[in-house]
This record gives sequence, C-alpha cells and structure tokens, in this order.
Amino acid sequence: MTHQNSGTASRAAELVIDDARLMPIADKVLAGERLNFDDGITLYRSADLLAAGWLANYVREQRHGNVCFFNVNRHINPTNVCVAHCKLCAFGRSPEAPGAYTYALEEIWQRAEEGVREGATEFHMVGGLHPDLPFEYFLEVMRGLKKRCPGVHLKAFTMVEIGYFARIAKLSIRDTLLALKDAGVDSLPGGGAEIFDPRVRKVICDHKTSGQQWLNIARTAHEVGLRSNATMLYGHIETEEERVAHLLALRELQDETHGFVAFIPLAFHPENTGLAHLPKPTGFADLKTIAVSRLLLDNFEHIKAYWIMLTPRIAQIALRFGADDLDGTVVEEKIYHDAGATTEQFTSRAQLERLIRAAGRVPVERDTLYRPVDRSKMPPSPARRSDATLSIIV
Ligand code: V47
Repeated sequence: MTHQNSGTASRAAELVIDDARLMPIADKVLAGERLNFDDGITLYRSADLLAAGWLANYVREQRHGNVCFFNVNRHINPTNVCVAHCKLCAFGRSPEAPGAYTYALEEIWQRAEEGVREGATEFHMVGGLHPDLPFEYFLEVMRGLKKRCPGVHLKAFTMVEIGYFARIAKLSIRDTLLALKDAGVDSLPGGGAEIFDPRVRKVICDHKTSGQQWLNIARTAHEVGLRSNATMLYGHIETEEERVAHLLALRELQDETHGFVAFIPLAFHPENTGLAHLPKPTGFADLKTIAVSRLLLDNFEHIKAYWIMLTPRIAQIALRFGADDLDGTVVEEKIYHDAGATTEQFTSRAQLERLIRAAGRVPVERDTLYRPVDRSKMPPSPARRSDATLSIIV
C-alpha cells in the first residue's frame, strides 16, 4: 500500500508500506514526532525493511541532504593484554598468552607519525585493561602524541578504560577524565557499551563496567567538555527489547548532555570468541539496525556505517538506510580481525569517495567533530598504499 498521510511532504507519496503496522510509525516520522519503545520493537519485528529504510533515509536526508562523511584516521591499539576476559572479545589476551603484545611508547609515537605522513586528522586509540601498566603510561602516551602530532585529534579510551584507569589510579571518574584531557585527549570513542542490560552483560562481558556505569562515565565526560561517540553491539544473545532499551537509554542521556557526536551500531563477529557457536548477524539485521537507530536516535546528528565491520558492500547500502558516515581509512584494525573479519584493515581516501559516489552521495571529508577538512590548505600527504588494496565491485 502507498502511504496516504495528508499534510506530509510530497516525498511521502514515494513511500510504499507492505506491513500495515508501520503506518502509524510512518505518520510520526513524517510529522517529526519522537518514536517510543513500542515503535522500536515494531520496526525490529517487521520484515518490511524497505519501508523502515525509506523512513530512515528520509530523516537522514532531512539532516544531511546528499552528503556522506568520511575521515582519514588511524587506529592504534597500545596493548591487547586485558584482565577482563569478555566472552564477546577475541582481541584481549592474558599477559603470557601467545600473541599478547604491549607497544613501547616510542612504537606508538612512531605509528602516529606515520599516520601524520598519511594525512590522518584523527587517532582512534583503545586497548585492553592491562594489569601492570600504570595510568601514567597512558598519560605519557597522550602527552607524547600531542607534542609530536599537535594537529591530530586524539579520540582515545572507552568508558570501560576510563573506569579501569580511575580504579588503578585511585581517582574519581571526573579527575581521571580531567587528567586525560590535560594530557591531550580531545574526545572519547563509543566502544564498550555493548548492550546495557545486566542479563546480557553477565554472559558476554561479565567483569566489565556495568551499563549504568558506562552511562555515568559518558555523562561525566560530557560534563567536563569531552564529547564522545556511542555504540551498540548487536547480533549475539540480546533480544529486540534489550536493543531498543539500549538505544533509548542513549537517547535519554543525549537529551541531558548533547555530548554524543555519532552512534555506531557494531555487528557481532563470533569467530575466536567465547561465543563462537553463535551465527554472524545477517545483512538484513545490519541494515535494519542502521535504520532503527536513525529513527529512534532523533537527537544524534550522525549514524556511522563502520565499513570494516559491516563490509564495504553493506556499509555502502547503509548510506540509503539512514547512515551518513562510513568512518575512516583505519589502517590497522585488530579487534574485528582477531574475531574473523575478512575486510581489509585499510582503505584509501579515494576508495571511500568511490563507494560514496557510487551510492549517489557526495563525499565530504570531516574531522572527528564533523567539520569539513579542506585539504587544499594542508600539505599533500604521499599515497602510502595502492588504491587497489581494497577491491570491490560497486
Ligand atoms: O568496545 C569487541 C566491540 C568495540 C567484538 O567511536 C566487537 O568512532 C564485534 O568501539 N565482534 C571497539 N564487536 C570498536 C569501537 C569503535 C569502532 C569504530 C569507531 C568507533 C568510534 C568505535 O568493538 C568494543 C566492542 O564493543 N567488539 N569484540 C567482536 N568480537
């Protein structure tokens, strides 16, 4: 059936809804009204992916028109040694386990300087909860990065790492965040949120920061002037109710602080994890989650389709299902690749632009806070790897 709502934009005439349960939701979206918990559940339970995607795309185009953002960044994971032993994770190791590593300070700085030569405007830095490294090590990492690469935004440490640093340094969350800010941290990435519900956390990340603590740390970060991203790890043991409750908890905090920059749904990769028996989320679930996120998170400016995790093909399609950002060039990715991701770890700026253009969008390079980057005012960065690194038919 075609949507017949009176008083809606003429574009609504394009909307075809097969599942009548989505009609009242379409009315709300087209009228700019906030969706509720039941709407989220209905969207998740409906097989009418195209109608949900149309609505999410409508909201996305109202905010960003035809623009799709990407950035030139580098991930750096200082250590994979971790005391948490989360079932969901294939990255963390005991100190003596094969493959355990911890970079020396110089190694981190060297990687960063390589990133600067490649034109990176952001370092994304997260790692394990190391039993022996003192908080001072991480402060020193940040000070050294700021000194050597003053123009690069440091997006570093998840709420989980912040909680751990506070514990080992015997500081309050606020003082921990202030110390990191003083050492050079500019914002925080969105990891570690997983699913907030305690039932799920007990199985997938038993010893990790609780959902409530994650939200409290994010609140404090925003209060001290550090903006952050937010994530949701989906496609493992969580129910639709737990996903929607997670999204609404983020929306509620965003109403309060306006500190979140972007939301990134993260598809669970089971290989080499304690949950390896679970199947991978499907492409349908990936696109539905992007669409539901765009529709429920009406106070988030950006929804990111993280190409490494979704694959470039699905991430590209997501640009028509609510996402307005593909994330970045990345260069070195360990968390997903340890868990069986088959995507490349690096893509070039040219490849990202090509994916975006082929989806009928206009690529805009952004910095971490979504300000456009004007390369004409920056020194040229030598192409480090061939554009053929990522081969994809678009
Ligand atoms: O916190 C861990 C998740 C996160 C697995 O803020 C897994 O811009 C799937 O947060 N399968 C790290 N996911 C990645 C992350 C991120 C990525 C890109 C951009 C931003 C940003 C943040 O990855 C972890 C955890 O939630 N994770 N193991 C796994 N097996």
